[in-house]
Formats: sequence, C-alpha cells, structure tokens
Amino acid sequence: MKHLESINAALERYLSTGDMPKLMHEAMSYSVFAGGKRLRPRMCLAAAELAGGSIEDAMPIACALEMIHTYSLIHDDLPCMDDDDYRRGRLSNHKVYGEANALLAGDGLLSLAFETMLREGISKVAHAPRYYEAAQVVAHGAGVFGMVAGQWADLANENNPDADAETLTYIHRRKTGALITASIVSGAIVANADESTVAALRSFGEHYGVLFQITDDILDVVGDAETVGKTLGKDAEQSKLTYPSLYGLEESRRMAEREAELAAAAVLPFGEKAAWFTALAKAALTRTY
Ligand code: GRG
Repeated sequence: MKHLESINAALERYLSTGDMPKLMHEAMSYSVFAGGKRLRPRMCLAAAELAGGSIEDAMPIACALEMIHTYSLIHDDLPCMDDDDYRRGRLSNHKVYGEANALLAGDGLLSLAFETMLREGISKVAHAPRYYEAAQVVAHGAGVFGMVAGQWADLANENNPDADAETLTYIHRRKTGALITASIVSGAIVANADESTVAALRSFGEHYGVLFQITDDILDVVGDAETVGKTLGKDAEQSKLTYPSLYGLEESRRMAEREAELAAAAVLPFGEKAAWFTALAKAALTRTY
C-alpha cells in the first residue's frame, strides 16, 4: 500500500524521540501499531504529492494525524464513552493497560502529535507560514470545532427522540469528517497549493468523510465482526442515530454512492493526478473493514 512503510517507520521514530515511562511508550505503541489502515496520513501525503510538494515535508503532519486518530479511538473505547472491548481486531487499550493508563496513553498521543508538528516545523523555515497553517488545520479538525465537538454531540444525543437528519449531519461532519478533511487540506497546504487546489481537495474530503461514515454505519449493521475488527451492532444497542437507523439500509447505500460520485467529481480537474483519490472513493463503497 502506498506510503505505508514510510509512515510506519516515521511513526516508530516520532514515538521514540525521548525519555518516557517504558509502560507508557508500550501502551501508546500498542494502539498505534495495531494494524490501522493509515487512511488519514495516506490522504495527507497523497494531497501533498498531488500538489507537487515533498513527502518529507508532509510526514510530521501525516503522522500527527494518525496519532490524533489513534488517541480518539483509545478514548472512544473507554467505558465512559463507547465502552468497547475490541479495536483493530484485538483487545482495546484499556482492557490491556487499565483505564487510567489508556486515558494517559491517549493524552500522550495527542500531545506528542502537536510536539512532533511543532518540533519538525522548526527545520522547515523556508516555508514556515504554510507549514504552520497546515498544523493549524489539523488542530481545527481535531478539536473543539471538529472531532471533539462531534463526539460531544454524539454522546449528548444518545436516546434523544428529537435527534433528526440535521443532528446526524452535524455529528458526523465533525466526529469523522473533520479530521479526514483536515488530513487532505493540511497535505495540500504544506505543499504550498494554491487556493483552488485546496478548495477542490477540501470538497473531496468533505464528501469522502460523509461517505466513510455512511459505510461505517452500514458495516455496523451488516459487517463481519472479525473482518471489521470491533464489536458490531452497537449502534442499534445504544440507540445511536445512524444513516441506516434514519434512512434504512437501501437509501443509505444510495447516499453513499452519491457521495462517492461527488467526491470523484471534486477532483476531476486534476485528471490522472487524482487517480488515487478517485480509486479511494470507489473502494469505500465496497469496503469490508
Ligand atoms: C474521543 C474526542 C474523541 C473522539 C472520538 C473517531 C471517534 C471520535 C470515535 C470513533 C467512533 C467511530 C467508529 C467513528 C466512525 C469513523 C471512524 C473514525 C472509524 C475508524 O477509523 P478507521 O476505519 O480506523 O480509519 P483504522 O483502525 O483503520 O485506523
């Protein structure tokens, strides 16, 4: 898979940059190296490549995105949140290291993400403003205007009989879509892309984010637990507002197809250069994990 090895090597390096408690390093590594798809860092690097930038310059941003994503999964699995014993096909972080350590491993990854972006940025003085703009885009997608707000709204609306399509859109644009969009936009920005390139890639990210969430919801209903690598059927059990619960499976599939078309249309102006993105959107429709 494109860039997978270099992303993993960089993550190993960034996770081992200094002196830290051995068990903490182990707990963080347990989840980072648990076989994730590396979707967000690959999107970041692919966007940088499309915009003619260097992979090396984008790598700290790409790895920070994966650290932030992994922290969110560790915290999401905690009993006080989604309470899941399995993730990425193995025991959740807190089932192995205990709740307090899992909380801290997540905190550790979140802060290491920002330390990595800031530290590596110091050596990129030649284009520092755009590098830091990219880092700010990551912060925006990860935090109180993005993923954290989405998770907040998701929890707040459990068992809310008044939650409607607008609520669903609000939650998923932020919980899942914001970090995905930030992955692509930050990659384009760090590559010094012009405004129209950033806008087109942002549009791809927004449609892909919705598409990804719809297929995630569908998998929770019809997926195979072993292949997906986590407990399924939990959305219905927790009365979660999802695409299938609101629109039914058939309509959800149609909506996913529509989002895949819109995502592909957004990158059409780039022609062959956008082949990776077009294939990614198409593959989401048939993903099994
Ligand atoms: C705790 C602040 C905080 C946020 C948690 C991401 C999230 C917010 C919760 C996870 C719930 C969930 C399953 C959302 C659906 C989309 C999603 C993020 C799926 C997992 O991402 P993948 O498929 O996972 O990219 P891998 O393991 O391949 O990296």
